[in-house]
Amino acid sequence: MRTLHDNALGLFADELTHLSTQQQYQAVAVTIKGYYGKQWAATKAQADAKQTKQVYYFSIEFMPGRLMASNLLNLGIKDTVEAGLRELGLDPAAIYAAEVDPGLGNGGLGRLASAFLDSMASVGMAGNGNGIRYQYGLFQQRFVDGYQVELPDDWLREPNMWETRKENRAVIIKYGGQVELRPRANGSLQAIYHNTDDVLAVPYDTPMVGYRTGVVNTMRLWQAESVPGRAHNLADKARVDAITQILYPDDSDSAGRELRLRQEYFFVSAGIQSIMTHFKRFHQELNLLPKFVAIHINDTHPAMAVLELMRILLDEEELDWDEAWRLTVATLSYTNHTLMAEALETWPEAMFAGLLPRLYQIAGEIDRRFRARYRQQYGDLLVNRVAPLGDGQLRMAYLAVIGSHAVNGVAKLHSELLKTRVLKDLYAIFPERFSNQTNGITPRRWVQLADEPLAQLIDSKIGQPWRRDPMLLRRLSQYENNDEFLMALNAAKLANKQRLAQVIEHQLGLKVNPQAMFDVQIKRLHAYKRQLLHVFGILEAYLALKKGEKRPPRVHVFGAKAAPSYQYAKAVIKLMNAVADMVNHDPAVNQSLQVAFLPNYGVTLAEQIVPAADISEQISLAGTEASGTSNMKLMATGAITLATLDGANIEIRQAAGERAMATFGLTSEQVAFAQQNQSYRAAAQYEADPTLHRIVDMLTDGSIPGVESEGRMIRTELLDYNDSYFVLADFASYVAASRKLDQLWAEPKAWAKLALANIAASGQFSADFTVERYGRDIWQVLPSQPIES
Ligand code: DL6
Repeated sequence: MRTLHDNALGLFADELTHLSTQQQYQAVAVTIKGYYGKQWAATKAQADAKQTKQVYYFSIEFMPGRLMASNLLNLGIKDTVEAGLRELGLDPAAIYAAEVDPGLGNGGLGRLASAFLDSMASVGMAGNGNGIRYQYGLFQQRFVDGYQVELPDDWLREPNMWETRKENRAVIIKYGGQVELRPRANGSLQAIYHNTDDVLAVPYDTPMVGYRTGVVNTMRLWQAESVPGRAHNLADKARVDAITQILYPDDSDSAGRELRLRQEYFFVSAGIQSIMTHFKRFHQELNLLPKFVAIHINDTHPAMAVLELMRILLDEEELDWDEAWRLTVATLSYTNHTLMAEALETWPEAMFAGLLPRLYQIAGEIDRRFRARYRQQYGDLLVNRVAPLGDGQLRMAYLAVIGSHAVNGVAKLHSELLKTRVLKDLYAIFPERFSNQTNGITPRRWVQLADEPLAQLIDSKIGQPWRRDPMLLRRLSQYENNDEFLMALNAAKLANKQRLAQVIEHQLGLKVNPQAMFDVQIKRLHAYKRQLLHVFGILEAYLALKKGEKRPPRVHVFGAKAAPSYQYAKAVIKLMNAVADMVNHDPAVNQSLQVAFLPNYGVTLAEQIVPAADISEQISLAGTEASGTSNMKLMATGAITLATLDGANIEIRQAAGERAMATFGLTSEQVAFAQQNQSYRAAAQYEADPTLHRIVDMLTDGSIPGVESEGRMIRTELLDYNDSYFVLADFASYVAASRKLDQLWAEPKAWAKLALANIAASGQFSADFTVERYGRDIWQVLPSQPIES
């Protein structure tokens, strides 16, 4: 603790105990940096010395969560440091809470990227993140009169203690201008750029500390700055700064779309340039690139890596086309994360050509060669459907598949649907490229850190080795008939619920009953995820209670942000808050039914909600959710999943056993059949089911105060537009499955037994295993040796 005092004095010229909690946090962070600094340097030195193959994970989103507790856990010094802090009269929890949670993403995609970085370091794999250092993260969500209000997330207002600015590694990114192709003496073409608009990309490196491996990998985030001496006025500077100012600029107009395109090229070009510089320090022969480098395209946003790597290999390294293409395909791999057609990015050719003229030329050549190569064998129609250029657009998902040696989905069902629907034509051409890699989570954050009562209970029964190898959780199955253990499990859950109840009271002024069943749905607000179905379930219970029926008490807990321009999702948020208001203030029901919609859902809030859940709602329309990862976090802490057969729910059911999950709803085949044959009639469901009829009417008849226009919008979607996500079709089976959970709740031991089945089966969903599979099947990278520091 000597160093901590010195750091306090060095940073703030004052004694530790005189500092604010934020200052104490900063002093502790500097002290922790002292622990891993050597390991970070040693990891890089060892990788260079041994020439370990490096994975570069390109992602437009990263959501690491707060890092202090996780760094301490992974370094193996958490207990010691906490004890030391307490001795000094400091509260570790308050110090952890002073850290800002960097919300540099929207949801599952960004959280997965961060889990992978944590896992790569934890299995000793040389893995680097590459992304954007947004000045403002995803908006801070507030509710005003039940409406979502978005405030800027000024997460860098306090210093970011973990990052290190690497000005000496800055690179230049070129936009616009004209390209002149001049023949070289060897017959190849030299690209000469005129009048480009240049921007400096400066990297900020954050350590990714492995779990007791001594490995400290790097997440590199790039910030846009003016090239020194080249910003002529404030407007120039503002234009440059805008590139990394905000996550997901509003793309409802062309200026917003162009800014997003600039962002994507920015981090892709910066990342590839820095990879090439590092690679060339050790290798003269470019054909070794795929042996030492794997670049992963996380969803379509970084797909222009295909074009940028080609540009560098052709124009700067002077390779011929065939060799450049062979190396590009061998180096790149691509994961698709969505079945939503609208989320597969495309760029208008004119916009792309104006901003990135050389990349556009290369895209045109890839398109020409693709068509020439496959037209005869697969026919014009198929080739036209999936060539990189079509309908005046550059189609990034298709480009990513064509330019990568491996393509994967993120759960078994999703990977199948990619092959049979979304990427069917490209699967016909490149079947050997496709595989499934089911997502994972990091049990270190979600169980060890977020759910200490459970983690300690597990330790007390099967010792600590599960903390390194979560497959050992299987050993808990031996306690499935042990009453004492089952009761202890319920007690651990109750402790978490009491803690969440305090958070709810503090944030919403709502006192909830911790003895009630906590029924949780936490995820982005999207029509396909069907928060609306959950609201209909609440209204069903409300009506039943009003009629005098008895139900076991339930607290419905929501966390969800809607994209700022997504009006339907915002209407659902307003409805959720209005229903919460109605229910919570009605003494006829609020002993048995309460609704807590916590604002500003993110990693930190999830850490408070997940361990407190009894029920995990995973109720997307079958065939729409790629995987889901909250389903995995919630099962790992013993929630019972109420689910459709969608995404990774199917694998969770296989792992935990059919009885350990409450399933309902149409299957993805039934949905596809109804869509193809246009046989679904939402209005008929509405007419046939009196309860459903009543609930849909409540949207517009004034029963739910304050939702006139939102209720109308939702009703129109359900009845006039025939309910695109089959909410009415699945309503009855959803309620039936939920009612079965009511019955189970009456038997605490039976409930705990199923919770245990989930916990014991959760090990296979550790992201450590996921990255090992990526390493083996896609990146050809093995987990390496511990670091000798
Ligand atoms: O793979 C991570 C995560 C999946 O678990 C979710 O099912 C999926 O919705 C999400 N996808 C995205 C991509 N964008 N969209 N839409 O966030 O990826």
